Amino acid sequence: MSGQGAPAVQADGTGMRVVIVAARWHDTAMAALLDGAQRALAASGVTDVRVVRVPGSFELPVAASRVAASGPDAIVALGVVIRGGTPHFEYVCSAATAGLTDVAVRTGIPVGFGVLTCDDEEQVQARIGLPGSFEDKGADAALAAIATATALRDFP
Ligand code: DLZ
Repeated sequence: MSGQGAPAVQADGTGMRVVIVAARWHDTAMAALLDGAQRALAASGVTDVRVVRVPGSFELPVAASRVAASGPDAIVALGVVIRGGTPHFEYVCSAATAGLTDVAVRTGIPVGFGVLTCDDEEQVQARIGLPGSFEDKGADAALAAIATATALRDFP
């Protein structure tokens, strides 16, 4: 995983079924996040991966909730929210964060949190795993989800 203080996480996702729920706002950055998550899952041995696209990050919780009902081993939620000139940013970020947390806690299915909440495009570029980025939040969210699923395997 990337970022100061981040643990070195390795997880064996062999045999796991993982669903990525991904927003569409900021499509170039989203493509990079999605690519990072998919590469991390493949490198961890996950071969059963489905991707569900929704319009914005506000829609991620309802998508994760419906996906969770199908019983995947883990869910990875990806979005990019950039601060604008109104309080809308705070509402979208808190709805996505609280909603995704609720899905994970209510269902017991790990949800990797790969929603970037950034002040500007520069902060986004630094976190999407492209050349020049210092973090790859798509990969990090995918690894966190399957590492948590692995840690909880003995507690079905
Ligand atoms: C409306 C909106 C705005 C202004 N900004 C973003 C953003 O930066 N990132 C994102 O994922 N979604 C944004 N949205 C869309 C909302 O998430 C949502 O799709 C709409 O409010 C419709 O429910």
